[in-house]
Amino acid sequence: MKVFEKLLEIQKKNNSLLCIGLDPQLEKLPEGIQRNTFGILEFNKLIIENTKKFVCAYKLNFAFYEQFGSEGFDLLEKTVELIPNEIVKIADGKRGDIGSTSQAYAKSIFQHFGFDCATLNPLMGVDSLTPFFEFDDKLNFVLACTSNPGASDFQKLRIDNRFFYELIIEKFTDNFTKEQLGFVVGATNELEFQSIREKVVDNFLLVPGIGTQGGNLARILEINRNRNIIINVSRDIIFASKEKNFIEKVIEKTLYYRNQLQVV
Ligand code: OMP
Repeated sequence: MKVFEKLLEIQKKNNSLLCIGLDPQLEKLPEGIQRNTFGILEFNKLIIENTKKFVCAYKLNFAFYEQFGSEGFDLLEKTVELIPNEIVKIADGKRGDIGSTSQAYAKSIFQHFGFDCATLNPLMGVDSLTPFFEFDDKLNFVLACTSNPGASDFQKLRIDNRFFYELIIEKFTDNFTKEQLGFVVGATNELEFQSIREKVVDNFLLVPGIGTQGGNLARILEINRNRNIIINVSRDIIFASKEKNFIEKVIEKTLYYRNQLQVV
């Protein structure tokens, strides 16, 4: 089954458009959890076990794993194994390089780690990302308009009367199908989200920036009008509490978001 279909299926089954970002930080781990990679594995396990019925995906940002070197890679492998097969696994590495290098990145993400989706950086052009799309049952998310202030440095510049992010979207939608291609659009960019959603009607949009970064979820959902979407929340859910009973707060926060993110 294509990941595109798997995603639609799990969104329907769990009645949820919510993706939890498993982005662990040692200093933010709750009481009773060891401050090392063994502790993080226990932390991730508790989060997955207690939220898996309320999400459609988990997104693992590689930075939070790579910082621990070989132990971090081990942690990444073990965390991926804890995620049930029916739930979509997103590798957030924002990859993109010359073809042969991207091919190795794609093999790592899809073959070695067994992810369903990858986040990709389009700066080096279409050919730099083609190796990821050669895994044609997978779904790749190309950065279009990111949630950080620096999105204005390049992505929101105008070239030939169009925004740079619009050029990215056109170029990639010309080359790849909606089943293979989604875009990352930060929730902090309401205007851009609106213009992108009007152009990209059927592709999935992966939307981070809700919670700690202050994006307005109700507004994004209103603009979205029930089109294909995944809403990611990382810190606001996983670090909901530092207390020993933190998992209760994690569940509470997950349900708070999931209640706004039901499939209609
Ligand atoms: P929180 O702000 O804690 O919810 O985390 C957001 C997650 O989404 C982090 O893993 C970011 O690296 C990632 N992200 C953004 O915050 N902004 C973007 O524009 C793109 C991403 C991403 O590609 O996921």
